[in-house]
Amino acid sequence: MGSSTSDKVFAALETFRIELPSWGFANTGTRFGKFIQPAAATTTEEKFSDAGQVHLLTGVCPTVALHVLWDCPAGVQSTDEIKRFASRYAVAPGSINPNLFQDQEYKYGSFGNPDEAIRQRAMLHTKDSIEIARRLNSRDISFWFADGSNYPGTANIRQRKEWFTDGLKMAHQQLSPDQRILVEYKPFEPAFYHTDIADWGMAWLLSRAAGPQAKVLVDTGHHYAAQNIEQIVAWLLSENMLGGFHFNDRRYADDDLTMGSIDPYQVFRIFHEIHFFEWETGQRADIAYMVDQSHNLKGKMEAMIQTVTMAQQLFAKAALVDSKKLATAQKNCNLVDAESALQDAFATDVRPAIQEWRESKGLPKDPMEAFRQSGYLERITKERAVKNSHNVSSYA
Ligand code: RM4
Ligand code: MN
Ligand code: MN
Repeated sequence: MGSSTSDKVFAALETFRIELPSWGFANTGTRFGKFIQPAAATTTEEKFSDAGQVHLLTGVCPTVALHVLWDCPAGVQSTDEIKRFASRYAVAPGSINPNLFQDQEYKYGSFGNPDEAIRQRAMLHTKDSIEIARRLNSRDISFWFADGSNYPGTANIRQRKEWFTDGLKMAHQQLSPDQRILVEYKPFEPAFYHTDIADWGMAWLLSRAAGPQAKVLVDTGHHYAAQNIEQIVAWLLSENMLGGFHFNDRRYADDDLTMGSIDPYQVFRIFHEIHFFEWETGQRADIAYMVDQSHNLKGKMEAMIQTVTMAQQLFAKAALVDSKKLATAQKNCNLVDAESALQDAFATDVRPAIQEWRESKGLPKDPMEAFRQSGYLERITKERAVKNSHNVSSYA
């Protein structure tokens, strides 16, 4: 290491870890159809294998997020098997995502369903999910609800808010002291008139009501197009309510495109708010960085490697902002200097320093190239092609 740039990049990468989603390795599509990839993972074991491979090449993805319905079909009984996969493929279970949207019963909602029996069923699945997390030593139980309505007047919005508050409070009571609940928000889709947890304010109020171990999860695709996401991040940080991220990029809606592919400066600005918070407070922001992408057209593993590489670059660039200079410029209302502090960091090419860091860790300098040379893709394509030709189900 030589320059202060590479020192800063090294320091930033030392702590930065990013979690991959199991569902990102399986076949998915759009509501119009699906293009099956012969190499896609067809079982939970294959998802672990693929995630393990990405971790092997990048060294920064030690955990994989699981969706209970897709990855733990036998509920808590699935945990022994998952532990075996984790040790076999050297990647640990990460956040546990209850699935409260796919069963037929959830047509009119889960926690917000007017039918008490269905709300109870959702609670049972929630309790199981927390128990699964406990057995797998997973810290975070990450909730995304599809609940909402399509037409004005069809749902009692205030009543549903109460049901959500009760449900999340009950869930919170089940947590071990080291576990957390993450509450994700989304303004639309699948419901198009109202979503029960539509924005960060709603997620925040519900998390606060649930208890101290509940925090907000920001999925970068879950905002209206012009929303200032980094401001939300800054507010949540200052209230100690930011629990984690689901990273992806978008042009229009919840497009789940590769992180940083459309607007890398957006991700940079989010990371900058985190670095700046840490610099000012001297505290580590306790945040779970996760990817929520499922590629339909790109090769799934290449897309994940590309994502991780981009995440490292943007995180490292944001660490280059001269916080002291920025704080002074802000205080003196030197607008151009303040703005330049961000722009100069963003314009810096951090790739050589990242390559040096990888080499210092015994990792391949170029994970994509290493993946292409490894023969892994050819092997799984051969092994899975037949299975995939019959497997047209979604996600799982
Ligand atoms: C949602 C949301 C959730 C993810 C599901 C599959 O849009 O982003 O986090 O679990 O999709
Ligand atoms: Mn998400
Ligand atoms: Mn989403």
